[in-house]
Amino acid sequence: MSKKALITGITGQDGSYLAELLLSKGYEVWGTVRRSSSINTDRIDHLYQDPHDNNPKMRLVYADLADASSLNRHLKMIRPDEIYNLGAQSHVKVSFEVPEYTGDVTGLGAIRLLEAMRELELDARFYQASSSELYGKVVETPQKETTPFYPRSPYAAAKAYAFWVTKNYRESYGMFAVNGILFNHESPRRGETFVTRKITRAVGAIVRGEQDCLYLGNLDAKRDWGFAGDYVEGMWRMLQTDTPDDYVLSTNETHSVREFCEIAFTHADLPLTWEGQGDAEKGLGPDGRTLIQVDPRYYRPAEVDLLLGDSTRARTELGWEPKVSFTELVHMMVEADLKK
Ligand code: NDP
Ligand code: GDR
Repeated sequence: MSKKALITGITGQDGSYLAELLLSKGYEVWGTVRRSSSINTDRIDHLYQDPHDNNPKMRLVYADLADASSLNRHLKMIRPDEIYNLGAQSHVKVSFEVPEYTGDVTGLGAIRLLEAMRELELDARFYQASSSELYGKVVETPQKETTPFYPRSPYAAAKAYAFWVTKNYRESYGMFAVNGILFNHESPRRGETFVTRKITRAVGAIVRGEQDCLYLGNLDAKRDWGFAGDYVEGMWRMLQTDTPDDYVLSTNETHSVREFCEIAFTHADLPLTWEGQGDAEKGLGPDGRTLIQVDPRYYRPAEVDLLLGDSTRARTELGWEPKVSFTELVHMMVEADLKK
């Protein structure tokens, strides 16, 4: 009998890579999707199997993390061995615009799943997609499992709630429930409004003559950016241990948004020169044309200035390590967006 996994957020960046990984390991994969006015399954279309086929290995069900009854019903029907809770309103800036909804889905969604598991006495392993955003206003650098949290957005506060209930259900009820505290991870499938993809899409559009200028917020923010394909492997490993625990996944390197821009534009033969400062800063192309301009509308009410992880524990105990370097990641994303 193959193992069954349920992924919330299967239509997202990580959900699609995780579904590929689990299918390659012989799992039967179930994913929750939301009703939307236009079809939004493009990241998993290549994995789709017609439900009329004999014994399809991947199946989709309608559910919402804000709707406990849908979660209960599907858990009861599927009875998965592993549950990966990747579903979330995952955009930090947007969480300032829709804070209550973000709290409901990104925070309470986790406890809805944990409660459903408890009520059904489901002996499943549970993965919660926790985030380096928990560290927020940095208390210690680099950040590791023991670093105190200081959330800086409604998103991060919701993730803090989900982190603690996951840990609490492990300690209270002996459930195999773990948090992966993942630093930023990107790919050609990254959502278009996260900064990395916004930059690489703009490079493609500028080269094709479809866009003149890229408007960005804080160029000095620093992140520990890895490749999403490497990170889903770490999620899976966290559910294969003998003893449940929480782990940081990171590359242990940090780079600024500015550096990301420099590598991305240079890879498309558009090396940048910076001019001006603060709100007036611009990135000029080789012919002096303005290719990047700061627009304060993209600043956040509270910023997370610096994230740098220390994933020693995951490397030692799980045997996990990222394979794609920062430069390789930027090049991979630019090349994919140049082709589009
Ligand atoms: P995405 O934004 O790409 O995907 C989010 C997924 O959640 C989508 O499938 C989305 O569905 C789904 N979703 C949104 N709202 C709901 C809801 N109400 N009910 C059920 N599902 C919902 O995120 P990523 O793939 O990048 O990230 C996966 C998870 O990991 C998220 O929880 C994120 O917060 C977390 N995380 C991500 C990191 C990163 O760098 N990528 C780092 C650390 C944590 P739809 O397609 O319909 O919108
Ligand atoms: P983040 O990712 O907030 O780290 O959350 P994002 O790419 O949105 O921002 C990274 C940094 O870039 C700065 N920035 C901009 N960001 C966006 N989106 N758009 C801009 O124009 C822009 N200009 C500068 C931001 O201020 C920020 O400092 C991601 C999400 O995937 C979360 O779900 C996840 O938990 C964390 O990563 C780890």
